[in-house]
Amino acid sequence: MSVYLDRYIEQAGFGDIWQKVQAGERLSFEDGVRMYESGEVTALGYMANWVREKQYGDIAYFVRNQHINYTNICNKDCKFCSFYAKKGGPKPYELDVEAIRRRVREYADVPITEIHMVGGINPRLPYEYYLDIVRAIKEERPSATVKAFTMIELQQIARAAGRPLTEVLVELKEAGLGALPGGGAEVLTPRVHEELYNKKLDWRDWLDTARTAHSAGLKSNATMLYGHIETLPERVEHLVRLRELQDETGGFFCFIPLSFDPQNTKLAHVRRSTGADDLKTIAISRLMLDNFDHIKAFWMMITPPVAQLALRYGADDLDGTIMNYEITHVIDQSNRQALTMQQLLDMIREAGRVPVERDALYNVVSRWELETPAEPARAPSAPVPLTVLN
Ligand code: V47
Repeated sequence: MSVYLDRYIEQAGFGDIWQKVQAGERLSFEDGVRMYESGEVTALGYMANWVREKQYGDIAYFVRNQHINYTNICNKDCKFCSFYAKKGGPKPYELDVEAIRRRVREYADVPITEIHMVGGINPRLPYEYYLDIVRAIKEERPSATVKAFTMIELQQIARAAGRPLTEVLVELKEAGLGALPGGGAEVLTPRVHEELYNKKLDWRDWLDTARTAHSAGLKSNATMLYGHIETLPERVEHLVRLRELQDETGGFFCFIPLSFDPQNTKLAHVRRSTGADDLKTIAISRLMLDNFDHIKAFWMMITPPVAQLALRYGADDLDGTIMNYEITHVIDQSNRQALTMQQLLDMIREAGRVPVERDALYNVVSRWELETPAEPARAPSAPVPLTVLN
């Protein structure tokens, strides 16, 4: 780092934080709040990028993945959600095992390594259903990791089984579950829980469930849904709680800040987060979460151009090609479901990074230094008919 940059960071008011960052010292809750409450983005970006480059140099990770949402029926009534079936909203569906198989087969010609599967909390689904859908995906695509079920879904699965979560986790693993996604954490504070998602797990129960899953040998991601009613200190509280659990279990792969999309939700009046807030959130996450290896810029929510910049503000991962993401409506409809491999590689290279394809467990699949793999030409993804369970 040049003297000029040191001076810039100092003048921005972060000289003390910069010293801690360079010395590898942990930042405090107060440091986090101070960074968030300042009008600065660039100085935070410099510091976060320094940490990121120290660990990864020019590498930026991505994954070839597919999303499957097995049901949109949900009894949790979260105010931020536009995905669940409700009057005047999306029609209810449940995918049966055969429909799940068809979804997977739809991309049989693409070398997908991760299948990300989540769904609503639907009490009609029996315990065997969850085991069967995981087994079916593994049968169709033995080499892909099934990354499925958030903490609240795990609790629902245990309830459907009528057995302790620890036993259920063993059976899910035997069926082929390989990792857990990071959804459902929202903002891990009592106030936001009470106001927005009070029928779901609160912060203690979310962390307890993650702790149980990690000790059963299932690693997970963690998200934060930001840009709605939460305060900046509440965001930092969320980060500190995740950091504490990571100290204890080491079970988180990656942190993913999710920018709230208000469309078709009970919070439709809320204004979307700005690009500056998205970048600041990525940078502060990198600086506060000193024990998380990976910070993911989820391009679908923050747009590809902001995600490119995020690769210079602390993020080392862009998620993936993402087929069939249905949880939210995305800003630019032309990007609704997927980027081609070529687009993703271009995006990373234009940001001055070297694309490295990873699998769901962050094993390197290949470095795409210069060339681009041939991909089967495909028409825009045809909708797969939804099958309703009897
Ligand atoms: O849990 C719900 C969030 C999450 C909205 O683990 C919303 O690799 C924005 O967790 N606007 C599901 N977000 C998505 C998720 C995820 C995504 C990408 C990668 C990974 C990973 C996980 O989406 C939900 C909730 O927190 N969400 N509604 C909304 N209106």
